[in-house]
Amino acid sequence: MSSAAEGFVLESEWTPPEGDERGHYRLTLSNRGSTPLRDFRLGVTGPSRIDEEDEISGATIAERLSTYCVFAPAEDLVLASGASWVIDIKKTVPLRHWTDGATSAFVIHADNSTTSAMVPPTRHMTDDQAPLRGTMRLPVSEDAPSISVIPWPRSVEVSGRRSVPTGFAILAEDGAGEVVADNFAALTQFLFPGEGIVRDDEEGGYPVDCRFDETLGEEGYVIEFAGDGAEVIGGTETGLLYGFITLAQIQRGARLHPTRFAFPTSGRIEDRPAMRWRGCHLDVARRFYSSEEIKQFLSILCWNKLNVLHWHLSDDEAWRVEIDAYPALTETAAWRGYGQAIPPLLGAGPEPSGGYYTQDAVRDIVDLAEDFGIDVVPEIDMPGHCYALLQVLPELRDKNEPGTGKSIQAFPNNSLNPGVGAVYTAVETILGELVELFPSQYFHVGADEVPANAWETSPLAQGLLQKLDGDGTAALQAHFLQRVQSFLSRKGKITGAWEEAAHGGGIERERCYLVGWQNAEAGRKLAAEGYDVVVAPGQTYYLDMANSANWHEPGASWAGHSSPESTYAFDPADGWSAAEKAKLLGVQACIWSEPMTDRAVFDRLVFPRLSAIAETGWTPRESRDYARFATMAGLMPSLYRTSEPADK
Ligand code: TNX
Repeated sequence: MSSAAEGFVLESEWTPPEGDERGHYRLTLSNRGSTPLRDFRLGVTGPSRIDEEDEISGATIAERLSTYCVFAPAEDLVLASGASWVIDIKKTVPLRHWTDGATSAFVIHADNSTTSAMVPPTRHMTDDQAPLRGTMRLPVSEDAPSISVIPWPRSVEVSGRRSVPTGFAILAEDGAGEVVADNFAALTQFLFPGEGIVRDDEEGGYPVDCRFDETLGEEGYVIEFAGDGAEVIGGTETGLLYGFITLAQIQRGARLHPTRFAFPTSGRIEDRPAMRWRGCHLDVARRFYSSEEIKQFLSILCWNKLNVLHWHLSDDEAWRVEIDAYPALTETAAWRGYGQAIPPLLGAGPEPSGGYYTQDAVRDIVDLAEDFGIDVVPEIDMPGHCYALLQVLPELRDKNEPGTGKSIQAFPNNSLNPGVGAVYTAVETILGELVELFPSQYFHVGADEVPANAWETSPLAQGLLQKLDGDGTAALQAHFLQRVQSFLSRKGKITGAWEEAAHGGGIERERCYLVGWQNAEAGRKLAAEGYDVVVAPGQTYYLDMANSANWHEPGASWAGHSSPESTYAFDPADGWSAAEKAKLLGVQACIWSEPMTDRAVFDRLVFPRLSAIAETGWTPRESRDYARFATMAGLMPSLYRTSEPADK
């Protein structure tokens, strides 16, 4: 049997820039096998890129696409057993976090077969602290309230302490109540299997009566405590479910931290959300998450009383949803690998990897989301971020376009061309299938990050531009989006898009909402222009950004970094006029998946910041309190149940 240290190892090291010197990135391939390696190349991939401006010595670049790069050694290089080959790169864009560097590498042999190398995390040459992983623990405070609930309810008037119920026997009087009780049982089974949160009264369940009262509003609820049972009253089914969740959070807090929290004997909780859109965006294009992971994630959203999943289903790096009219989209563009239409970007291995959701899987996920009070808003990102789609449908390109432009993530000519008639047919066919799958009134069409020079060399686009009243790329994009919006309106949908949809004259204000993401001010500006707005600034609400500037924190950094405390402190409508506030739909966490190189990295980036955003969307500003939040945050579930080491 071979040992893990045998075979090939790719080590990477980062020395940060000093003075005018660029930062130095060193890749070292070692041959720890017993046979010499000759006539080969090296594939390397991870969240960061080797840019065209970077100075490389020790190798030449044989192939490159965005975050994937193939290095070629000098022709006669033979890597003897035990020998190493060093590639030095002076980088224009520095690495800032341990997850930035190479996470996958493989040797490509002369016959095009590949051998994966072992790749330890990138080492920082002046900071040797161990890379951090797992959900962050926050400091607990001694003077926290006696019950634990996140997001904190609008009004809490409870007292007393009783022995903590082992679980709840929900006594539903009507069909609707029973459905909610079943959904709640399913939810607790997802999140805390084996805890017996829902149990029969024969098994000692604490009796919970329930009923509805419409006057409590769409998501509101009331809980009345007595020593021997409680009553939960919901405005709707979702409201009732939220009441049960609050009750179960109180029970878990009291059971797991009996010296800190209690289960009350009397009093009342009255609750309803501050904002109607409490969302989370999840990018499943850069990394694929199976249906099981999505369902688990939905249950976490629900536990946080978040009510929108913005599901980012397509991007340059992959296409993730089955389309009957174009089977090649998922047969081909859902996979990355060496020699495939899409190479192993973002740290993928040489063997094909990825996945997609069948239409049946989507229906199943949407059904579960509905049970959990969550609206699933799909996103097909267009006209930019379409490299994967265009690899499968190259006939949608303008044949006479040299196409020299590159996107910010370095994908060449990756935008659907508004001057090509067939583009609209394809888009309407795809969206036509998808609108049937998603009952949400919203459909998000992306519109972000189209390169400023897109379509400049396309005769068809330039021909169209002459007929339009406007300038360049922005006018073409607005024309494209208006057509897509009008299609979606005919299908009864409200078009969602990122903030750039407002460029070039924008789209029809009446039937859309936009997500402001580049900074805090972007959302306010959109509201002032008359758009309904969801606030998601990169600096505080992008959960792919690291928790701090430290190298040993994982994550990205283009928008900066944000601790749970600063994410919690962000006030989405700070400085907005009353008219602007009237256009605020709510808030949204955004999970972009480029840096999610393993599960413990996902947990560290997403939790507990997700709950901080959930509390901002739910709890009125005047009752937000970080010390209280931090004390309770450790009780909230994470997706992969990893946590940082206790002895840190
Ligand atoms: C910008 S935000 C993007 C995404 C990236 C993200 C990484 C937005 C609408 N576009 O394509 O994944 O930054 O933080």
